[in-house]
Amino acid sequence: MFIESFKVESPNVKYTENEIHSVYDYETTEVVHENHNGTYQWVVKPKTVKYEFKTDTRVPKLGVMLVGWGGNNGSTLTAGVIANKEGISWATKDKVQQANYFGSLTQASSIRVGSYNGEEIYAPFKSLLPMVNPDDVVFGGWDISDMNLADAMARARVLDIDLQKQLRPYMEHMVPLPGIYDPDFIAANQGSRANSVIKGTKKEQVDQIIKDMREFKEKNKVDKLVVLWTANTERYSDVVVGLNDTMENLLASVEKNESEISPSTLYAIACVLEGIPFINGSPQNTFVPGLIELAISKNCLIGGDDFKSGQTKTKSVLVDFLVGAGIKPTSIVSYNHLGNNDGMNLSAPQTFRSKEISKSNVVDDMVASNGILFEPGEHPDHVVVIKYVPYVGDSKRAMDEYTSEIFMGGKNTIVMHNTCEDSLLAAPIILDLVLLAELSTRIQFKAEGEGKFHSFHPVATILSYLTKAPLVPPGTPVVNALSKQRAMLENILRACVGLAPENNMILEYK
Ligand code: NAI
Ligand code: DG6
Repeated sequence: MFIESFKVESPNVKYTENEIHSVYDYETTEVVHENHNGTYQWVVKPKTVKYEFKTDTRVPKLGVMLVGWGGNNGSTLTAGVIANKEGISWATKDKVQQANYFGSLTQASSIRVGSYNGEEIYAPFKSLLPMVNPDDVVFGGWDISDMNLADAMARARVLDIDLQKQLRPYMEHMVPLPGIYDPDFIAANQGSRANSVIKGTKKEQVDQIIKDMREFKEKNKVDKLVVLWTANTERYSDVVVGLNDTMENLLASVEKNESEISPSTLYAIACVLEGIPFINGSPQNTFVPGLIELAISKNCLIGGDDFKSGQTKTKSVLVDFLVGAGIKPTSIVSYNHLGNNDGMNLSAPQTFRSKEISKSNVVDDMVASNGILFEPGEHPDHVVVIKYVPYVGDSKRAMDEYTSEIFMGGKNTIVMHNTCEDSLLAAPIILDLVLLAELSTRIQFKAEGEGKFHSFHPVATILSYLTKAPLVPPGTPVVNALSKQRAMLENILRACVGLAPENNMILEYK
């Protein structure tokens, strides 16, 4: 059975006018390597830590500024939100289609809240805590191309034509602000697009971004802003001692107009200096060490990297299943071809390399979790190929071959083929990233013994489910397995309303 909303009644949870306060027992373990009568042993000690969470329930008016607003993802997301807000439907060759938010974890997935008369009860994921309604988000942003959003939507060739016709009046007046362009960081084939760029030194460019954000907030009367990079994939920037390795060096390098500071890092610096959350939806190393240090010192949320939308999402399910089932994946080969501007930009070796890195590291934690199948340091062969084929446009083809060793030396090969508009996968993920980033800034918590409430660590691991290469604070394990990432996010939000983690034991029926 499906219910729309619920309230928790418990001595551990208090709802006040502006806050939900919960007291929560976190059941965890401590693992120690101890000397027992001269022999070292691994000992696992269960422990319970009391936490308190408080969530500000006042939902702000949210502005979202996209870097690369006029791209396929930016225009598709903007169009999709308008279509939902305006209740637009359109004729396809199959049926009359209603706007929806399918593919969004927050808007279109559900959680189990318990059982009633022998039936499982589910509620919308978004009913866990008060979240911004996507229909109310005000969108804006930057692009190095001055094309308005209606033309950008047409250029993207993603949405049905009948829908595009209805959306055009809403979108033709939306024009991205000029962007920071540095041809050294993206493919040379993007040059013809760059007709709307911020001139000046790197310091002047950062100042302009800050000015743009302040004006956007003022003009649209939004309470809060989140900025998200959905612009072209950049090449990695070199991390060099004295250049971008510390916060001081990074800021000094901006002042000195150092060429190796990438556009994406400049936008991120501007956001962090303004206390505005910044999310990186592409694979490059925007978050150089100096930037992470800056975000930590300003306690400003940063999250990334690279949307986990299709092939990699499936990989983080399938490899988790194989390794979890005691099957040894020995070779993973992932091809894609696509014909959109992203594909064209990725046809340059330096930008492809950024994507290859983020797509390749995704099985590491699953492989490392099973010492029966894999020797220390052993890894499956893992190859990633991306080709640009203009004709297929945004409709990406992904082909994967997984070969595994099974019982008694047998081999098992699974082959998959997926065809899908890439931007229709990415747009709902962008929405989730900004909505969850905003929500997480309203949550405060403390463990027993900690004097004061504090926010989550500024490096937002809570967003890991949505990214291919989750950015984590130094010294934190990276989790790529999709089910674990989802459980982490859901269980933290459950803790905020005093609900135990979903353990799937269903003991009441055993
Ligand atoms: P796109 O090429 O259609 O859009 C990117 C936009 O960014 C373009 O309009 C371009 O003019 C603009 N741009 C480039 N550099 C800029 C800068 N410095 N400042 C402001 N604007 C700039 O690409 P698409 O398909 O929208 O993808 C965007 C990014 O998202 C790419 O990096 C892609 O790799 C990444 N991504 C996409 C996924 C998907 O499923 N669509 C999944 C994972 C990542
Ligand atoms: C070519 O791979 C284009 C990329 O931008 C991908 O479409 C994007 O990174 C999505 O990746 P995945 O592996 O999650 O489908």
